[in-house]
Amino acid sequence: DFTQEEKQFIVNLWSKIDVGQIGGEALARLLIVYPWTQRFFSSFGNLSSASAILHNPKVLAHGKKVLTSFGDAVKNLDHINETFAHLSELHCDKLHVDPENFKLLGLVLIIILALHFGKEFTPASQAAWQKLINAVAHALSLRYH
Ligand code: ZNH
Repeated sequence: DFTQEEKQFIVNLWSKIDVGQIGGEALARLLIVYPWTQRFFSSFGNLSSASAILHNPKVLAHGKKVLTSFGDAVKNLDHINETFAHLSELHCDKLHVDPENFKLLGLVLIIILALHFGKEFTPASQAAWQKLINAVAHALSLRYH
């Protein structure tokens, strides 16, 4: 459960996030830093170098889609598991994405947020976001259990 204070940190930072920019960068960095994650995106065209990935329009568009969907957690902080039940099924049953990848994307996202928001990303804000990211990764993993 999130405290009122944690909710404030989450909602406040979320209101400043450009989902296209941050989402695109997060997914691109995931594919660069953990290259085996590229196997899920073989239909996305040129992933042959870091620069190709960072400029790949399909990667950027999908990153935006993923972070936009992540935003449903921000709007449903008290019901995260229910909110992602359908997506958990999709990733498990149809896409066969190993749930370990949800944690990896979370790690990358935290780094991008820190780089982007600098001092505004205080220890308290980081802690609240870490908790949110863990909760979303957990919710997406439930179908696999
Ligand atoms: Zn995912 C898809 C969300 C993570 C992989 N996804 C997707 C979608 C969404 C999502 C919304 C769309 C669906 C439809 O269409 O219906 N994801 C998400 C989220 C997250 C994720 C929220 C976290 C946070 N994913 C992920 C990861 C991975 C993935 C990590 C790997 C690595 N997804 C995926 C794929 C897909 C998806 C592969 C499909 C794509 C296409 O289009 O084909």
